[in-house]
Amino acid sequence: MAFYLGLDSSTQSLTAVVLQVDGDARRVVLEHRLEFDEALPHYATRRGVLLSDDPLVAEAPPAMWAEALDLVLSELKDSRLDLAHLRAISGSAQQHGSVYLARGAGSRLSSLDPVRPLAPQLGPGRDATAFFSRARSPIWMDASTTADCEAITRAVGGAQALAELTGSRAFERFTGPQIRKFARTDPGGYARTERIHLVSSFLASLLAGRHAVIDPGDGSGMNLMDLRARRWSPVALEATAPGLADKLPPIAESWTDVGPLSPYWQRRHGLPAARVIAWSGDNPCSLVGTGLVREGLAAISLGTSDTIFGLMREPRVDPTGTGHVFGAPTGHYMGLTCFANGSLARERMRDGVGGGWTDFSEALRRTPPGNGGTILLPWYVPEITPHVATPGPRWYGRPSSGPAADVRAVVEGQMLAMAAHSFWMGVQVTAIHATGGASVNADILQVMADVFGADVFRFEAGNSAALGAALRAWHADELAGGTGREWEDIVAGLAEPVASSRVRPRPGLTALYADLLPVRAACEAHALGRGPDPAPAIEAVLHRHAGNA
Ligand code: ADP
Ligand code: XUL
Repeated sequence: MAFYLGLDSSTQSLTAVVLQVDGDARRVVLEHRLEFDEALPHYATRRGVLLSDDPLVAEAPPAMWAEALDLVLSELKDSRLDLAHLRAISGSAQQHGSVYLARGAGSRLSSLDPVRPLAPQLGPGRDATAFFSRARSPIWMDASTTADCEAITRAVGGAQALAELTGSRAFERFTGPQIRKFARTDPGGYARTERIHLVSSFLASLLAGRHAVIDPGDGSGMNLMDLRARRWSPVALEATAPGLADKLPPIAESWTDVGPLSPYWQRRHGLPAARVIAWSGDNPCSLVGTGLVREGLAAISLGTSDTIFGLMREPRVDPTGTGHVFGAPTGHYMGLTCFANGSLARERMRDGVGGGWTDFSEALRRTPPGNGGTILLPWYVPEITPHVATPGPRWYGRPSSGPAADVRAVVEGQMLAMAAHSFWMGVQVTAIHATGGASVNADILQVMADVFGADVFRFEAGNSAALGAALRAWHADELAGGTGREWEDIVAGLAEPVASSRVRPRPGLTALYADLLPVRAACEAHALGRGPDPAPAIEAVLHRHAGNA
C-alpha cells in the first residue's frame, strides 16, 4: 500500500489531495484546503493577492506560500493516515508567478532548522529580504508589463516568431516580461538574485531542500522556453534580461525525481524520505486531473474565467496569437485558450430573468437555438480572447427579444467563441469534460454539446489540479521504480467524468451552429475594426435555417 500526495498552490488557497494505491485499487483518501486570507491573515492579502495602488499590478508574498506549505504538512501529520507509507509528493501551482531568491538561498534551503517553523527562517516577516531578493512576487493577474512585452517581441523578431519559438506571443502575465520589468526597475535586486523560480519550482525546492528544476509544463508559460527543444531559448533569454541563464534552474521532464523530502520536513513533521517529483503549473496538472491524456478530449472549465484546453501530440501554435501551447506533463503538448468573460457575464443575464439559476435554465429552454439571429460578443470586462482592451458588449443581428433571449445570447456567444478560438489546436473534439461552477447546469451543457457537435460529460473533481499532481507523483514513482504505467491506466477510475451526466448533441442544431460560426467570426472581425458589416451574412443564415433558428 502506498500514499501519494498532490498539492495545489492556487491564487487563493493551498489544497492537498492524498491518493491511496493498494494493488489495483486506488482512491482519494484525503482532501484538505487552506485559504490564505483566512489562515494567514498577517500577510494581509485579499483573495491571495496583496493590495496595490496600481490596478495593473498583482503581487503576492512568497513567504505566505511557504508558510501555508508548513501548515498543511503539519495538518497532514495530524490526520489519521499512516504517512510512513508516503512514497512521493508532487505539486501544482498557479502559472506564470515568479519567486526571486537572494544569493546564498541554495545553502539555506539545505540547512533549515527542523525545530523552528519555516517562514521565520526565510527572513524577517513580511519584508523577507534576507532569503528573497524580492519580497513580493508578481502573479498571473499582473498586467503591468506591456512595455516589456513589446521590447521582447521586437527583439525576437515579432509576435509570430516568439509564438513559434515559445508557444505564445508575449503576454503581460508571462514570466519573461515580468523578469524584464524587475531587472529594469530594480537592477540592484536583480543583481542580488541567485535563482528565479516559478511558484511551482520554488515550492518543490522547499520540499527537497535544494533548487528544483522547472518542468516544461510550467516553463512554457514564461516566453523563455524553446517549446520543441524543451530548453531555455538563448534568443529569448537575451531579449529579456542580462545574465538570465545563470539565474534560472534547468528545465527537466515533469516526472523528474528532484530528490528525497529534505531532513527538515522529515524531522519537523515525522514524514518519510518520500520522492519529491517536479511540480508543474495548475493547467498542465488539471490536464491529467481531468483525464485528458489522449488527443480528441477537451476540458471546458466554466468558472470566473472560462478556459478550454486539451492534449496535443504536436506543438501546433495559434496563428491568431490568442491561444497558448504549453508542455503537457505526459511529455506531449497542450493547447489552452482563456476567456475573461465567464461567470460574471452569465450572472449579469441571470439577474435580468429573476436572479436564480433555475430562471436562467428556464430561459435557455424556452428560447430557440440560434436566438432569432441575435449574436452577442459578451465583452463586459476587458477580454483576453480576442484581445479587447476597452470593454463593452457588442450586439449584432436582430435585436434581442428580452431578458430570456439575453440569457441565450450570452451562452451561445460564449460557446461559439470557445469553438472558434480552439480550432487552431487542430484537434477533432469528440468528447468534452465540463468542469467549474457552471458545469452543474445541464442546460448550458446542452448548448455546449450542440455547438461543438460533441458529447459533453460533467466532471466532478473539484480539486482537479491537486488530483493531477497526486497522479503525477504516482506515475513518476512507478517510472523510477522501473515498472512504469500507461497514463490511461493512471487516470482510470479517478480522473473520469460522471458517465450518467452525458449530454448528446442534437444533429440539426450542430448544422445550425456550424453555419453560425463564420457569422460570429465576422461579427468579431467587425467589432475589432477588421471586417465589413456582418448583417447580410446573419440574414442569410436565418434564411437557410428558417425552420430552426
Ligand atoms: P472560480 O473560477 O472562482 O474557481 P468556480 O469554478 O467555483 O469559480 O465557479 C463559480 C461560479 O459558478 C459562480 O460564480 C457562478 O456564477 C457559477 N454557478 C454556480 N452554480 C451555477 C448554475 N447552476 N448555473 C450556472 N452557473 C453557476
Ligand atoms: C493560465 C493562467 C491561469 C493561472 C491560474 O495561463 O494564467 O490559468 O494558471 O492559476
